Amino acid sequence: MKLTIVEYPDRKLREKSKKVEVFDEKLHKLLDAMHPFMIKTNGIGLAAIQVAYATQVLVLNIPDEDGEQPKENLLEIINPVITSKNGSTVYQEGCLSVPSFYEDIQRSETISINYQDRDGNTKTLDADGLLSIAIQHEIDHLDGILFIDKLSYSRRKKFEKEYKRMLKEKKSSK
Ligand code: Y12
Ligand code: CO
Repeated sequence: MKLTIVEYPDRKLREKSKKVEVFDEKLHKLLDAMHPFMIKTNGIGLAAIQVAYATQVLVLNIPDEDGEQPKENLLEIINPVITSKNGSTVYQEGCLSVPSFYEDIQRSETISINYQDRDGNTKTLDADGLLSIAIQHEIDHLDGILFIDKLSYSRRKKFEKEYKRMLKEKKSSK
């Protein structure tokens, strides 16, 4: 399965992703393609909508202390629901769908989620640190929300200006 990234300002990123009802080979094929794609593109988290599949599917692989992303640390999260949130933290986020732009974003410090694995088994997960931030970022994608939507009015304007300039440069260098 060949995947390509959907980039801002594509309206596809604003779609709400549908709950997964059937845990079949089609789902497994998507998950099996998303993980290497995310690693190849230097990502730590990827939502299916970022590769044009509007289903509630996420993959996350948080780097360890050596910066490695071993497959044992891969998390496949389907139909996630946040059941509790606590505290507040700020982290400089980036997104494969908004390349070359990083901004400080405020999120809950710790979260608990319910979700399903690739076989439909129900799981719970308590997350803190970068994992908590990345899960919140990815769950936002399922609702059509991007991290840039959380910027203040002035920072959002700065982003729009910088991003337009970047797209223009990209176009003229082709
Ligand atoms: C903190 C950090 C990350 C998240 C959500 C997941 N975001 C990512 O995985 C973003 C990765 C990313 C990778 C890039 O590199 C390439 O595309 C090769 C990148 O590219 C450039 O900047 C050129 C941008 C983002 C949540 C919280
Ligand atoms: Co993202």
